[in-house]
Amino acid sequence: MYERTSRLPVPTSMEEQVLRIKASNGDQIRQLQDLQSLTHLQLDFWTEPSKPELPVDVRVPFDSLQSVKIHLESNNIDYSIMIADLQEVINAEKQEMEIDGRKERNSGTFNYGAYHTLDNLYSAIDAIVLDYKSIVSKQQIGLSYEGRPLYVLKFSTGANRPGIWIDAGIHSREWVTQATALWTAHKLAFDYGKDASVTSLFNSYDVFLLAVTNPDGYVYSHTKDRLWRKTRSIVSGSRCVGVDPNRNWDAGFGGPGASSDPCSDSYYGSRAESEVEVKAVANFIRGHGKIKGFISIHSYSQLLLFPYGYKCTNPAHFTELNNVGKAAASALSSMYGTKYTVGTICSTIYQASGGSIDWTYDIGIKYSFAFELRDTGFYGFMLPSAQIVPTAQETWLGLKKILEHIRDNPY
Ligand code: INF
Ligand code: ZN
Repeated sequence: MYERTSRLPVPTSMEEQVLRIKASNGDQIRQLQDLQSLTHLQLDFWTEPSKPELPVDVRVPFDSLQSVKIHLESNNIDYSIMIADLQEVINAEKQEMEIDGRKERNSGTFNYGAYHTLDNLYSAIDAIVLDYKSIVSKQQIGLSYEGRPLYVLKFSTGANRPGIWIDAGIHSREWVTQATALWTAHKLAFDYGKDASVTSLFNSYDVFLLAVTNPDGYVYSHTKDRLWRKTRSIVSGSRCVGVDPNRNWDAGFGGPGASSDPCSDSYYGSRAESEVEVKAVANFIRGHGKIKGFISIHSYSQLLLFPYGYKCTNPAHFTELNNVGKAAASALSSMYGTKYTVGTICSTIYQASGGSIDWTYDIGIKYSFAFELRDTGFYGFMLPSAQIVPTAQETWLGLKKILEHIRDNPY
């Protein structure tokens, strides 16, 4: 008989954990919201406490682990450990990137199934322009707070066309979104002239793709804090840095579902469009004047959202947007069975003011959507690179449905 040794889980290091908390009623949701207000605990809510049916994923620093777990257990709030040692997962991801990077330098080809540094992403953008220069060009629409260029890829086969906007990485830690944007850029260019639907799209619309909307935050998530979400702008009078770029748009600005606290991850900033990255995109949209679709790509939770977030009333075009969303979600799901929920921001998750797609919808861009890519909270923001291409492939089927609807319903 072998000797059974009962080994208690001895904490290996000062490990930071991500807890998946399942509130069973509104009261427990409120208790989680109270927990969120205890800033000394330094909790990082990966998903916000909003409805009992939506799990709340929280990154808890080692020093707060004990008290948070005791608080949850003494209030009978169910939780499980989603990531037992976050630093270990971060280190593994970093190592994989180093290996992928070496393979790439040897092979000389860009690996769409790997996470990349900002410089590598910008090189890949240049390579796509070079390989498909008859249809793709690169334009700089501005500079980030720290002076990094904001590069938009323009897909166009004719002059004076209406356009469709797609952006990714407005929240820097959502690494699968910038990766998906690069894959999608290649797909758009590659399929032109091969796929009848894409070719017909480009015969009537331009597409503008901003793969890295928040480059300062992206670099910071590579070098200092993997889970950085906001911009890196200095806030006068505060030791905290950055503004949530998805609360900084002139749509219900400063309203419910955004924070006035510069230390909050949903801090709305000193004024609408205070962030140069937001200003640059808003100026591009206003300047172009004929943008007919605006799609912003986030992760995670597998949602396809449309306005409004700053208020909980349905948009005028609810029925059409909901139908397009449902069609897109089922096309997406047809590939690997990935399930998406479709609905308005407010009814699907929570009230959030100052969001980009609310602003674009209110200035008349009817087809305004936000994707929340994989997963639903097994890995969360730490989605393994092996899932990048499958995520991009299935997302493309959903995107394509929306692009086709816009093509076939000019307004
Ligand atoms: N999305 C949420 C956010 O807090 C919800 C959202 C999406 C609000 C789109 C408004 C518009 O911004 C994410 N996902 O952050 O990463
Ligand atoms: Zn986001």
